[in-house]
Amino acid sequence: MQNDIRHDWTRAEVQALFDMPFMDLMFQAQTLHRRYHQPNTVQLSTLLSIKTGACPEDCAYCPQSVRFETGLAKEPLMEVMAVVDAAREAKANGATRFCMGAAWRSPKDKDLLKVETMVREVKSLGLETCVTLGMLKDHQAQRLADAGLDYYNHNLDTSPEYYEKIISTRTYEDRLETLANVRAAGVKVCSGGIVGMGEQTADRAELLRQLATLEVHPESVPINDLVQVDGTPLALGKVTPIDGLDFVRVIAVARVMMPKSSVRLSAGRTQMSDETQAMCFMAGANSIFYGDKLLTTENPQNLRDRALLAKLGMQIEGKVTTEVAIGDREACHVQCDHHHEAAHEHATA
Ligand code: SAM
Ligand code: DTB
Ligand code: SF4
Repeated sequence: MQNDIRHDWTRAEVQALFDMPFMDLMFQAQTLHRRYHQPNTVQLSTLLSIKTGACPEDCAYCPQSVRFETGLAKEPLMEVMAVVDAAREAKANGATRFCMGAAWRSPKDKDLLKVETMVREVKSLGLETCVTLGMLKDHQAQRLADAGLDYYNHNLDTSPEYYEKIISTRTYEDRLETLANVRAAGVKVCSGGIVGMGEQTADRAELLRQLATLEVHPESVPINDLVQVDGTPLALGKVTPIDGLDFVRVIAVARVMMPKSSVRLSAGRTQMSDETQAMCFMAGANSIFYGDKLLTTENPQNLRDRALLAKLGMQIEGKVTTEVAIGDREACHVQCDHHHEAAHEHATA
């Protein structure tokens, strides 16, 4: 429906969504979710840190900042073949997107050469590609687009007001400028944030309002629950973690405000119960990071995730086509068309 996709949300409207009775909010989110997405399907993305640690930025949540003693071993930019091997393994495990992250403030033009090759090679395996490399200039975004990059991840992280308490080495405007450069280059935008950093509900509301008032909604919206890493200013005991139901609310409000976008239940799942994750899927999350590691911290083991998805009767996006044997192509087409029609019905209902 035309009015579902809005770009003119006011602060009061978003706050009102957060203030709704939980069940009403969940119903609204699930209704919109079913209108635009397959309700029992989840997309799997696998992360790889291609350049680790020694980052000059001071993001208070991040184990990779050079300013904090987190005991993390730093690693230079990986070789292309090692990245391709990891991507092949991710694909074998069921991932459809491979996300490569580098602990940079912004990439140097010469670093991009290697990243462009990584993108081309990973794409040639039949995987979607995503990279997150920090701030990008317009010509750099264009180079990545020319290499065939599908998504660029660059999170707004929190509200502009709270941002200043979390990061001092760059501005919110810098972040928005990179998102504009990525969009202008024709690469799909992956942008979300982190909750559980001691922010107020108003900050969560404003983060989502910033994302939903962009000219085009990000195609992918990762919602991270802070992983509290020893040695960072937001380590255990420094801030109160977000309540599970409040986290579910953030997912639900994101779904309501950006109905067509993919909403990813991102970092922080290791410490989440199956029940909280199930509520997140009900609230409209339709993507997760899959694989034993995020960038540098733990993620649930594949076995635990497989068991959870099986318990919920959830399908893995893209699995039908990857599992079909060559002789079964015909059957696959029938099934894929069926899926396509179902999605179309939802979109036009
Ligand atoms: N350096 C680039 C940048 O900051 O844009 C790319 C890599 S950075 C590690 C990617 C994202 O990871 C950050 O924007 C942040 O949202 C998320 N992140 C980092 N540390 C986190 C943590 N401890 N818990 C949850 N999310 C985290
Ligand atoms: C995103 O929003 N979350 C991912 C990905 N985009 C790059 C990163 C999570 C990082 C969690 C901390 C770590 O493992 O270093
Ligand atoms: Fe560096 Fe990115 Fe970590 Fe900030 S979030 S310290 S920019 S790696």
